Amino acid sequence: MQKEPLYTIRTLALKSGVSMHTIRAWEKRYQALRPQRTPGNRRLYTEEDLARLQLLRQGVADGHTISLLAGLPTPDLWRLVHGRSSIPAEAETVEHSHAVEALLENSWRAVQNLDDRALQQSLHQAAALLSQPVLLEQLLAPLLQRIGHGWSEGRLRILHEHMATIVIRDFLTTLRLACTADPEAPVIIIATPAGQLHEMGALFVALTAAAQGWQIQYLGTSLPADELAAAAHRLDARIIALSLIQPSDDPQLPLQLEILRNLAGSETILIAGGGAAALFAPLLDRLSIHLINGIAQLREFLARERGLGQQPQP
Ligand code: B12
Repeated sequence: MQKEPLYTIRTLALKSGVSMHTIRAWEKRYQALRPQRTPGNRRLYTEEDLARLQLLRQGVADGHTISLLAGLPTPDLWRLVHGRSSIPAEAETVEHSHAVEALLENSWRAVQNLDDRALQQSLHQAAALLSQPVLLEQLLAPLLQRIGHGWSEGRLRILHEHMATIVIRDFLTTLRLACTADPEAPVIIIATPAGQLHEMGALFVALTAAAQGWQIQYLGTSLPADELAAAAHRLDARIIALSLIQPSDDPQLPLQLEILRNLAGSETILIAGGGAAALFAPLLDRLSIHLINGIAQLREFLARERGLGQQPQP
């Protein structure tokens, strides 16, 4: 591979599809690349730097945090992005599922014991060990489901659910705020519609988008459609994302979505997901609101919109 420096930061940005601002931020904060410098202190990059940056971009699009990726040597980064590890796949899967199981058990015990400190510790340990998709979908979602079952079977009280919800909300917010937003990235607004109080799905969406460098405007639960549309205009938002959970036959929702579609303007992309979203599929379709099936599909959708999922044009 060519080792002589070839590219200025502008060319590197054009070739990789990662903005100059993001490249500088990844270098400054995480030492993700170490370019050479001209006597005039301008950055110069090699073909290897370009290859590494493309892997970093793909890793972020897949849901890994840049702080994790930036610390990996390029061969390890390549294996991670291409789904191959130096550990034999079988051993890795077993080891990995044991770690997730142990962390889930620890977190569950902490909820049962009403021990918020232990729950926090367990979650922070999980954040250090697991990729963000695994953390969300294999640890937090099952933990919350278990809490729901425990509650409906009378083994847990509402106070256990509230303690856990508060710790998890703070934890997800901390992770989200630790992500570096690219000032050149588009804005995404995230909320639940009027009357809908389940917040975790919306927080999952916010963290998923933040990990890709989106500028996040997180507006929480139960937001009337006209407020959402006003936020979109004020912030010139590219996307409004809604989490639809309960009630599954929400009588307010059709009108709220009509209002949102009318007020938000045709340039704003509307997306919806969550347990109740599929039940409104015909309405969503009529209003040109994209129905997104789950967080993995969301990650792909956002990466495409951000230009992270595709190779840039030569
Ligand atoms: C915690 C909780 C609450 C808390 C919420 C606190 C908070 N701040 O969020 C409180 C106490 C407020 C609550 C209230 C109620 N709840 Co509740 N609650 C739960 C519980 C235990 C966990 C929910 C949760 O956080 N799940 C984890 C998250 C991550 O899952 P999720 O929201 O489904 O999101 C996933 C996907 O749907 C998707 N997703 C979500 N949003 C989006 C958006 C996009 C764009 C995309 C792509 C994907 C996506 O990604 C997530 C990860 O896979 C569930 C039990 C369970 N099994 O889920 C019940 C549950 C959801 N609640 C239920 C009910 C019935 C209620 C109440 C009506 C109870 C009552 N009688 O008052 C009220 C309704 C409140 C309202 N108006 O909205 C039912 C819903 C049944 C149904 N299908 O309609 C459940 C399933 C419990 C049950 N088995 O009966 N609840």
